[in-house]
Amino acid sequence: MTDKVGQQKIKTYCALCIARCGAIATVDEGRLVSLEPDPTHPTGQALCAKGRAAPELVYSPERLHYPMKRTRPKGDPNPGWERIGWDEALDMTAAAMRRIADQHGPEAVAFSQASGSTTAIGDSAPWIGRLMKAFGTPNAASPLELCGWGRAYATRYTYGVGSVGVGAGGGAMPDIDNAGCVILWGYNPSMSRLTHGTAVVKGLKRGMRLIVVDPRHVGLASKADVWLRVRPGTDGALALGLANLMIERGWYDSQFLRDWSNGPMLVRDDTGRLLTERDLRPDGSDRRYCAWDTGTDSLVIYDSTAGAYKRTDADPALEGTYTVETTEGAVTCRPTFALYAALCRRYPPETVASTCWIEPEQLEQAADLIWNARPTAYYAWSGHEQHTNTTQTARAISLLYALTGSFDKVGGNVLFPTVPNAPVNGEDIPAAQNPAPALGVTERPLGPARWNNVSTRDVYRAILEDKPYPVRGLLGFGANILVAHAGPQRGREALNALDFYAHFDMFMTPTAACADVILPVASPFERDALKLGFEISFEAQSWLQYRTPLVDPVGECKSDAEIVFALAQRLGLGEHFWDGDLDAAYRHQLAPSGVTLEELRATPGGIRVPLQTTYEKHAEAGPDGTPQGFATPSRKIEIWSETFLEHGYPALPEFEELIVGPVSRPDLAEQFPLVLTSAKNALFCNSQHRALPSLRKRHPDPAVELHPDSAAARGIASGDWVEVVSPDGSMRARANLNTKIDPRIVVGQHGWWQACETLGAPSYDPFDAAGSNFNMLIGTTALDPISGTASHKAYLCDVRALS
Ligand SMILES: Nc1nc2c(c(=O)[nH]1)N[C@H]1C(S)=C(S)[C@@H](COP(=O)(O)OP(=O)(O)OC[C@H]3O[C@@H](n4cnc5c(=O)[nH]c(N)nc54)[C@H](O)[C@@H]3O)O[C@H]1N2
Ligand SMILES: Nc1nc2c(c(=O)[nH]1)N[C@H]1C(S)=C(S)[C@@H](COP(=O)(O)OP(=O)(O)OC[C@H]3O[C@@H](n4cnc5c(=O)[nH]c(N)nc54)[C@H](O)[C@@H]3O)O[C@H]1N2
Ligand code: SF4
Ligand SMILES: [Mo]
Repeated sequence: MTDKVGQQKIKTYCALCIARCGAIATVDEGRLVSLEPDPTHPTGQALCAKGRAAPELVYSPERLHYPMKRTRPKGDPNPGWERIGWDEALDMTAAAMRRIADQHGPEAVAFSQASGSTTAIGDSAPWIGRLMKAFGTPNAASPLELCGWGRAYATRYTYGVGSVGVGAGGGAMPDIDNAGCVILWGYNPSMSRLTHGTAVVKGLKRGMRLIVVDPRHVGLASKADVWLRVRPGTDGALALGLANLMIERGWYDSQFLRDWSNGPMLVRDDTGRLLTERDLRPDGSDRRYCAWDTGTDSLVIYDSTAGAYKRTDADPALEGTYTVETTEGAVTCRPTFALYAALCRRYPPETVASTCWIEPEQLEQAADLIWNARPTAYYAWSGHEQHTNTTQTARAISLLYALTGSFDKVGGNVLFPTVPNAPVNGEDIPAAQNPAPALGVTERPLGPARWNNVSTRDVYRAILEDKPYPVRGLLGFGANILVAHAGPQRGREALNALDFYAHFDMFMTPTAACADVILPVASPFERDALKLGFEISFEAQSWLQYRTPLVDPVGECKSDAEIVFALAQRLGLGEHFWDGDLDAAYRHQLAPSGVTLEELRATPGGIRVPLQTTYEKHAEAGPDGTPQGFATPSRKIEIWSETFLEHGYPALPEFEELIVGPVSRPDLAEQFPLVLTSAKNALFCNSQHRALPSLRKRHPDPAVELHPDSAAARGIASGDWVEVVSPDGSMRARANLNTKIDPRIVVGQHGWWQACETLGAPSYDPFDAAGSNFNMLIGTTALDPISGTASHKAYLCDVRALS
């Protein structure tokens, strides 16, 4: 129970989005009254309108307050929701999970989870993951293929880690405080991660340079040295074009690439594969590659297991063509860097201009800054992640970045340290050892399913077609999958076909409405959480905080963590969940940090744990005494991905035009001449927050941005309701005219469905073409071959006036 007497100021942080802004809450007689920034907190410089609307969220009349069960058949317009008790709801859920697992195996129960960037699900994500492991299902339907794949996973095929952190650490974050140049690539932190926005503004004040790659002139674009107004979905070509200029001018760190990339490894011209020691002699190893040593003008062997060249004084070449005597005769070979440079040469400034719609002078300016304003750091997010060529785009950007040599150096992208903590993800639980293959992993073995993040498309197929095996149950931790993803109708059909679906949420969403049982979830302001580092800087990373519940949960709401621990008990998995004691779990997690739960509870504003900052960790000696290098198969930054090649994908980040775009589908472009993309809204997180009056008041209707010329050509005036049509569907929104976008593009918003009763603002039917569901426009068959990403940020459309 929280204190209900008088007024209190409580230090906390807002967890509504990934920024996790340090805040001070005012609680009056047990009611949350306001949230203000806490400038003493490393992420507490400012709060956005959503954070300030926290009391509206907590006390929203639309909140779910009680567990409910469906009493009418699925698909019936009247679900007949009936209030039930927590015990009944949890018993029903656990029993259904067991029943389905007994009949079809635990993999037939999938979990879905909202993204941690748009919700506070990160509070409970480790426990949800642990329950999946203990129960034995590999299937987590998360939006990973749309969110985080490019920044945090695709780049693992280059650096062995994400280009940016996921959760606490885990990737190379931009060291904005010390960078000479920052690239925000398809990322608008002023709206989407305030703390990064604030850090960039601070950097600009001390002279840091800024490049923004975005089709829209938003956020920090007005403060950028260069704003690259890229054609949606051509970021890969842009990255290759920038790299081309840099390589041509010698603007790359050749020593870094020689030492730390696989750029020197030779590729056979005849087979297109890396030349290995086995090509030289039958008893040679295929894990040993060959480079050309310029010192001795001869081959030198690189042992990927040892991460070292056979000759310590080797000076391997990045360029040139070499004839090598193999067991099959003489073969010409070239270093992978030379092949990469040749790929980049296919994107000279004129080609970039025609492909990406970016003028040569701007390209030149950007390339100049990336090199000459070093150290350079970058952050690439949603803008480059939602296309049919996303994986290779992320690779192309990561290789462009490798040219700078700034990786893990002061002011570059740095692997920030993390407060020591005990892993709780459940990898060690016996049931986790041999799970069934995750859905979709056979089709896309290198994609998100490799990390057990399965696409909604694959879940729907498993439900409706039993392919590759049946899925019969779903546990939904907040994800509003029917609105977030393309294919809402098929999604609804699938959810309605489940034997059992339990959904846990704060609101009754279109997705939740398909459930059999709904459990009301406490908002982050009503529940506790442990946060181990705030990610955006060294200072923030050293911050440990226990978020105390500010007020009692409304109604009978409980936290996701409580739900998980209670379910685990009922499933007989309590031994893996500290017998239901969440505090004991926190204590276990915290033990290596040297900070106790009691200390943290006594210091609600958080505690700084001194962390040691080291750079260029790849050069540090690993357990075998050789430099540890990178966590890739070659222990080097992989310019050339033999892993990709082995799976039938190009080893270099070749640019492929969008599957549904003006270049590859001129037939469709005749009818749908405009390129369609989407962006997040400053006032709402994805499909949420439309019910909060202070926010909805400022943005009452769904909007679609188009250029005044394209509008005029269609008889559309500013503020008109219009119909957006694509080859796959349609939606409605209000026209918002913008002179700064290219007349050939249209920018929509997704996530509109919710009403705001207080204002009398309407809801929108997400399954109706006359509604306002952006993702009705996006097809589900044009997919990135590696990640399965559908093209939510580059499609074809037209806009029509509604008479
Ligand atoms: N206010 C608010 N904050 C949020 C969220 C929210 O919904 N609202 N969502 C959270 C989540 S889940 C995420 S993933 C992050 C995402 O944060 P961001 O990545 O900043 O999100 P977006 O606005 O989707 O995309 C960023 C920019 O990409 C641009 N863009 C569109 N198409 C292209 C393209 O083809 N190429 C390039 N280079 N740029 C393009 C858009 O114009 C947009 O300005 O934000 C998180 N924070
Ligand atoms: N066209 C288009 N489509 C997109 C995007 C885009 O840019 N354009 N962005 C994509 C991206 S990046 C993402 S991440 C997805 C987002 O898709 P989702 O991950 O589904 O996120 P939201 O739409 O924000 O919905 C989150 C849901 O979780 C609930 N919720 C909030 N906090 C909690 C909590 O702590 N516990 C529980 N149990 N529930 C909670 C909310 O009430 C809401 O119902 O959308 C994707 N879809
Ligand atoms: S940016 Fe806004 S919503 Fe996100 S954590 Fe900060 S205050 Fe909360
Ligand atoms: Mo996201």
